[in-house]
Amino acid sequence: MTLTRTCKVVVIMGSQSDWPTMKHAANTLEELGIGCEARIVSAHRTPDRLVSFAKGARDEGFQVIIAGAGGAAHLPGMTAAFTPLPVFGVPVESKALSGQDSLLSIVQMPAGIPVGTLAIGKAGAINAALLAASVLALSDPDLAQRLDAWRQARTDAVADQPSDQP
Ligand code: RP5
Repeated sequence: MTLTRTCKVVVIMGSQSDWPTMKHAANTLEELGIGCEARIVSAHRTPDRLVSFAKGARDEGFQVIIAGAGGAAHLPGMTAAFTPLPVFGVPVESKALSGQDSLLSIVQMPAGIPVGTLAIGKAGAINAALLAASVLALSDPDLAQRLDAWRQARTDAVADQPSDQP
């Protein structure tokens, strides 16, 4: 049985230390009026939690998964292996390699198990939320309007000329 839930997007991350990055995804979803839930699911420290979450995500009523991880970032790919839901991967900036390790770990999925990979860090987290919104907006005209308004506000905020004012 599939639950009907108001949170259609779930933001998962490999560690508490990923939250300062992944919070930007949650905040952007909130700005767009999309309910989301955030959970810590570590591919290597809580592998059983990963399997039960990913296998059950669709029946829990989620429609899109945003997964952020750093370093040897297995979480998005392993999650995608267990669920047919769209998975957007956010490479979290790592200390050792500035997130290039995370990016390459997430982006190079073999054909057959897709992970939509975003930019490293905050920009990727925000864009993952916007992509999730675009997916949901296909079947939600009210959300489509809110997304259009969100984008228009960013367009309107661009001045014609640069200013010396901060
Ligand atoms: C990954 O290792 C996490 O996604 C995190 O980005 C990184 C470091 O985790 P912590 O040692 O801070 O828990 O699994």
